[in-house]
Amino acid sequence: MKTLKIAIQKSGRLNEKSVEILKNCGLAFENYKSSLISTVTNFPLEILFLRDDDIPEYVQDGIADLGIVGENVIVETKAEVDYLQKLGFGKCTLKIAVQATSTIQNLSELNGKAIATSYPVILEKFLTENGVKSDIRTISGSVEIGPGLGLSDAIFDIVSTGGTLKSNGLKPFADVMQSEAVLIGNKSVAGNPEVEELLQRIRSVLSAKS
Ligand code: PRT
Ligand code: ZN
Repeated sequence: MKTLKIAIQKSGRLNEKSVEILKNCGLAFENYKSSLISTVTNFPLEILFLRDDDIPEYVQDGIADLGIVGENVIVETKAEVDYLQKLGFGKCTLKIAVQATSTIQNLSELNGKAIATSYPVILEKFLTENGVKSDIRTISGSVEIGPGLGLSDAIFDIVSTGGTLKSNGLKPFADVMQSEAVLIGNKSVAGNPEVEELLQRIRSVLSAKS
């Protein structure tokens, strides 16, 4: 029997819930903070702990058979993977936000404006669909400070409570995408009996919760 590999986030917002759902499936494994790989002792499965950004590609390329990651990261990386199951945690919305004092009303007013983001692929697609051509500035973090410093006219980022926008003098302008953590699979694992078994266990954990 081939040992499957599942990639989950090493540390960050999805780590704890990813570990929890696997434990609730009855999987026994050590969760050492220092190790990058952990062997499940009662199921043919190894757990790889990775940066979330790397997970879709690892699953697409078959380095991992399965993965748990935010939908936003899957779409942004354009990875070709199967969406097996939404997991109900890590929920957020990707939004365009502008300065709280802005009087902007229509998307077309973003034409020619600079928008700072860490998610250029998702933003570009949305703007193109809406016939808007902005200057997308890709930066790796702290996009919220852009408008206040005059670096950008707007931002496109993940929002959950809205607290970060507010404390940076910004307000949401347009919702672009909803996201939550999902279980993804390599295209070749469909129908694999161990994957089906794991999927069934995950689904019963989820339905016991709801
Ligand atoms: O180290 P690694 O690369 O693995 O992690 P990371 O720092 O890239 O990601 P991490 O752990 O911050 O987020 C992982 C995933 O959690 C994201 O890809 C989303 O799918 C999901 N998620 C859910 C969030 C949030 N909620 C969230 N609030 N990701 C980020 N945020 C940030 C957001 O970027 C902004 O800075 O929280 C801030 C906004 O939060 P509020 O509550 O103030 O609105
Ligand atoms: Zn990341």
